[in-house]
Amino acid sequence: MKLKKQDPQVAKLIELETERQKTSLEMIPSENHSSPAVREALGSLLTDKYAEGYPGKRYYAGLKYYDILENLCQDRAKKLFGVAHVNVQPYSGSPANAAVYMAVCEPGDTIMGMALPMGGHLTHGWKVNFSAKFYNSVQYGVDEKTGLINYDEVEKLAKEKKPKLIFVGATAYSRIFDWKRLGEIADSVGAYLAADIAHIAGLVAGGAHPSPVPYVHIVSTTTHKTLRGPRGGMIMVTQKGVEKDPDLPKKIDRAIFPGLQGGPHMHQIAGIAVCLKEASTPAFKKYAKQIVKNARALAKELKEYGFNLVSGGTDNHLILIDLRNKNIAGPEAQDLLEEAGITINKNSIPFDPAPPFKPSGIRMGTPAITTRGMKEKEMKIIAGWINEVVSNKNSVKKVREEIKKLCKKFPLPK
Ligand code: DSN
Repeated sequence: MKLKKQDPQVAKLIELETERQKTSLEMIPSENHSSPAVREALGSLLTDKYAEGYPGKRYYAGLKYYDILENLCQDRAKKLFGVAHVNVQPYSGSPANAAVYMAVCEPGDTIMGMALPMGGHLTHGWKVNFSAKFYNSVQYGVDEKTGLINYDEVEKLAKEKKPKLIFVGATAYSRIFDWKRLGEIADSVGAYLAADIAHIAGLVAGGAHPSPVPYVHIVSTTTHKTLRGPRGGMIMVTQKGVEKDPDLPKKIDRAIFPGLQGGPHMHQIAGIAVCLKEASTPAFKKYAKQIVKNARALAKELKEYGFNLVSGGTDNHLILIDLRNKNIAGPEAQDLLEEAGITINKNSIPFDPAPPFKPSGIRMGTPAITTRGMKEKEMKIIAGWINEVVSNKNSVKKVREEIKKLCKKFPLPK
C-alpha cells in the first residue's frame, strides 16, 4: 500500500509481474515460487543492519538477535543435510563457489569441473569465468551417445591432471549423480570433492535424489531453486571433509568473510532459515517426490510427441530437449512458448553445433508448477500445449487462453 503511493512506477511493475506469474506456467528449472512466509522474512527490517563477522564475533553492535538467527539457520541446515559445518552467508551460488576455490586452492592450481555446454556451470571452470581465469581448469563432459556423465573420462582426466579440487554439479543434467564413484575418483588422486547441488538441493533435502554428503568434502548450493527459499547460497562441510582437513570449516568461513564478501544479508539469512524449516516437513518430502514424478510424466508425454530428450529422459526436476528434429531453434521455441504463457529457456545441448546465444535446445522443469499443486494429469495437458505451440505458431493465442484457465485452478502459494 505504501509503495503504491510513494513509488507508483515500481509498484506497477511489481503488480504486472505478479499478474504474469499468476497467469503463466513458470517452467525454468532453476526457478520456483517461494512461500509468503519466506518473502515476509526477506522483506523485513533485517535488511537494515550490517553484521560483518560470524555469531559471537562481529564487527558491529546491535546484533544480539542476528547471532541467534544465524545460529538457528545454521542448525537447521546442518540437521536437514546431515553435515558437520555450514556457512549461510554466501550471497548466491557463484560467490559460494568462488569461496570454495579460495578456501582450498591457490591461484594457478588445477581444478576440474563439467563444461558449461555439457550441462555444467560457469563457475565449474568455464573459460570466460574467474574459475578458469584464476585456476588451471580441466573440463569433463557427457558421452555423446548416451548424454550421461562420462565417469571413465572423469577418472582418466583426474589421474592425468591431478586436480586439487573437483567440482560436480549441473544446470542442465537430468540424471542422478553417482556420488560414490565420484568420491572414489577424488580420493584416488587426493583431491577435494565439491558437490554443487544448487539445482537439486530440494530433491536431496526431500529424499528424491541421493545425497552427496557421505562421499564428498564440500557441498555448495543456492537456496532458491528446488529448495524454494529466497535467493541465496550456502556452503556445507561434511564429516568426510572435516576428516580430510580439520581446518576446512575455518577455511570456508574465512574465504567468505573477509575473503570475498562484506556484511551478510541478514534478511536473506532469515528467509533461508524459514525455507529450511519448510524443507524439513513431511509435506516438503512429498513435494520433492512429486517434482520428479511430474518431470517423468512430462518427459514421457513429450517423447510420445517425438521430442528428442537428451539422455532419453529424466530422473530429477528437469528436461533438456534437442529440437533439431523439430526444425525450430531454441530461441524461437522459447519466444513462442513465452507468448503462450509457458516460461522455459533456450539452452545449449551437449555437442551443440549452434552458438550459445542461438542454441539448438530448450530446458524446462517442474519445481514451480509442482509448488502450485499440479500433478501428472496436468503434465499431460502441458506436454500437449508445448507440442502444439512448437509445431504450429498459429496455436499460440488459443493455448494462451487455455493456460490462463488452468492457472486459475492452481493459484500461487498463499
Ligand atoms: N542460472 C542458473 C540456472 O538457470 O541454472 C544456474 O546458476
